[in-house]
This record gives sequence, structure tokens and C-alpha cells, in this order.
Amino acid sequence: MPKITDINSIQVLDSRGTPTIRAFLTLDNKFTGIATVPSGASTGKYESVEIRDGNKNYFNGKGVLTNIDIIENKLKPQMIKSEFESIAQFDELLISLDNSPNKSNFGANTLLSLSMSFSKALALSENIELYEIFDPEISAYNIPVPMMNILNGGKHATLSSDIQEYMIIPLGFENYSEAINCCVKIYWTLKSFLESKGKSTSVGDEGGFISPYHNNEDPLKLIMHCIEKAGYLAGKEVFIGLDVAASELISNEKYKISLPNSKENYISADNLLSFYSYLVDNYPIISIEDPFDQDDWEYWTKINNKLGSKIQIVGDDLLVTSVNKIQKSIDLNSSNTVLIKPNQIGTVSETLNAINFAHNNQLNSIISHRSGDTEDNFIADLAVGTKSTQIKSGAPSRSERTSKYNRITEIQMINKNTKYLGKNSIRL
Ligand code: 2PG
Ligand code: MG
Repeated sequence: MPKITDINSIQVLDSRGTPTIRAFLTLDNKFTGIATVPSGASTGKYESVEIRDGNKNYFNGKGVLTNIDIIENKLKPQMIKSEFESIAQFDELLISLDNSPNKSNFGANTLLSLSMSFSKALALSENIELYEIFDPEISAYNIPVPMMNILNGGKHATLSSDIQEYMIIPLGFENYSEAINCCVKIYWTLKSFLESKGKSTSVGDEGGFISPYHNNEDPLKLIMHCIEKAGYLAGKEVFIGLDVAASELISNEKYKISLPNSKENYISADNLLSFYSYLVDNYPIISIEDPFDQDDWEYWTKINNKLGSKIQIVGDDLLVTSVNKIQKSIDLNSSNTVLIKPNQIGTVSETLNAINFAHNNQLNSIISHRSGDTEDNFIADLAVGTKSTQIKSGAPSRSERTSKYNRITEIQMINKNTKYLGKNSIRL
């Protein structure tokens, strides 16, 4: 069993210029795992807690020197020279040292940096690829379908749509490289369209363009136009997904969302549900994430009953990568797909527990980046290595987004027996 001989960490920047933690964990066989944690903007209320310095004179309070100090003085002394035979055993120690229900003592960002770097070090020392470390029972791996966010809105872009993400999903292809080619061609077509109309081609946090429309249906018309113009068949080769991130839109039980031909800015949950039904009837939408607020379980169940046999109803802020929340969603029949973000829960093994729990209950999982992300491509391996069916990593642009898609291409080169999931990725 490998022993930990050294742990170091530094403050680096994420894609928004916000400080984050990079950890280096070395085993006695000299292998070092290096990992950098991402950070969200539309964070769910029930996520594990990210801690930061809070010193307003230094990176507006967003520094992570406190976390580095915790690693150096509180965690490292407990870990150095210890042996761990699995990620689960390592994480158990992290969780017990933090000793809070939501990682608020040491911070989910602090713990995750160590959990990820330990996972990487372990894979290196076992001389296997990272994706092979997560589940030793898997022998044949799949290539997940990318969900590419090509129009950014909500908290990820100013002066844009209320809906946070308009994604294209290339289901109708035989292989991953054709699927990527399709997404890039549509993305470039969208750029040319915006240029031709004299509109801005500025991008939001996840590399997608800023929607030029105030209402939330016109972006769909634009995407349909670009799919066709790029030479693809909408509803056959390419489908559309939305992340509404509705927890960011609720106020006094109404949702701030502009509809076409309506002067009202705030609408009821009933009207929002009708809007979704209309969209699903009129566009090749196959997935809606966070359609209602994280506490609005009643309407989650309503939408899942109404549309859940036709499309994915994806729980992000609702489920926060938590087994307990997923269990509640199963009991209430509130969603049919689970979004997975390791930093929502704070350790790799708890992330794996959430994925396995979802899969054992016939729910698909989508592995997701955060809007503040880095060059670390850990989640690409996580998606392949857990047989998750889809991966959401933003637009085909900007390296913190493409590093995940590119790592999947690399995995295909390393492992010739992988198969692109295409239409089989959607379980409905
Ligand atoms: C989401 C994520 C990633 P954030 O809502 O799904 O796209 O955004 O990281 O800001 O929570
Ligand atoms: Mg989301």
C-alpha cells in the first residue's frame, strides 16, 4: 500500500481569474497527483461549502490562502506517512477531520483538491489511466455524449437570456469525432450569423456566445437555423438541451423569465410549466436541467410526470450530487437524470457514491464542469470511468472547456475498445 510522503498546495487562477487551489500529493513510490478545483457561479443552496479568505483587500475576499494553510497545518500532518488502500479510505479521513455535515470547517474546495490529487497519484502508482481507477469492475468503457453550451445566459453572461444554457447534443452520430465536428460547425455557423447581423460575438463564462435576444425562445430559433445552415438534421443528428438554472430566477414564488409576446417579466410556476411543454412540442429538446427552484419539489414532480417520459429532467441544484437528495427525488418522482459535480459534495468517493446510487436506481448521470473551471480535465476521466452517459463542459472553445472534450479524444486513442454512446446515452 502506498504511503503519502508529501503534500503541497498553491493558489492559482480559474477561468474567471478567481483564485482556486492546486494540490500536489506525493506517494512513497514518488508518483505525484496534481489537481485543481473548479468553482460555480449559480451554486445550489445545498451544496457543500466552499471556503475562502474573506479578506476584501486581497482578490476581493476570494483568496484561498486559508485553505492552503489548512492543508499545510491541519490536514498534511494527519496524512503524512499514512497508508491508504483506496480513495474511499483516504476520503473517510478527510471527512472525519473536517467533521461537519457540509464540509464547512475545512471547505469542500480544500478537501476536493486532496481527494482528486490522491486519486491521480493512486492511478499513476498502479500504472493505470485515471479513468480506470474509479470502478475496477468495469472492463468495457463507453464514450459519453458531449452537451455543448453554445449560448450563455443567466449568471454566466450579462445582457443575455434568463435561461443560463442552450446546449447542442450530438446524439445521431456513430463516433465521437463526428459528433465534435458537428458541434464545432454549428458553433462557427452561429458566430458567422452573429457577425453578419452586426451582433456581438462576445462569449460568456462557458465559452458560448451571449444571446442577442431578450426573450428565451428566440435563441432556440437561432440554434435551429444554425443547425440547418451547418448541414445537420435537428431532431435526428443534433438535439437541444437547456439548463434554466431556475433557482437563480425565483422571487416571491414567481420566476423571472421573459417569454415571447409577453410584457410580464415574472411568471407563475404553472405558466413556466406550460412554456416548457410548448418548447418541447416545438423544438427537438431532449433535456431540461433545473427547470424549477431547488425547493420547488412540487413542480419538479409535475414536470417529471408531464415530460419525463419524453425528455431528461435533470437535477443539478435540486440534487447537489447527494445520495440523500437523489433518494428524495426517487421517492417523489421529481427527476429522471442526475447532474454530477464533484465540488458540490467535496470528495471523489462521495461523488462515486452518488453516481452509483443513481445508476442502481435506473437514473442516468451527466458529469459536469463548473462555470469557473480550469485546465484540469479530471471530469473527462470521471465520465468515462463511471459509465456516465453524457458530459457537460461548455462550448467547443476556450481551453478550460475543450480540455475535457480533448481528454476524451485521448482516451479513445489509448483504449481502442471504447464506443461512442450516441442515442444510447438517453434512457427514456
Ligand atoms: C450549472 C453550472 C455549470 P455553475 O449550473 O450547471 O454549467 O454552472 O458552475 O455556475 O453552477
Ligand atoms: Mg446547472
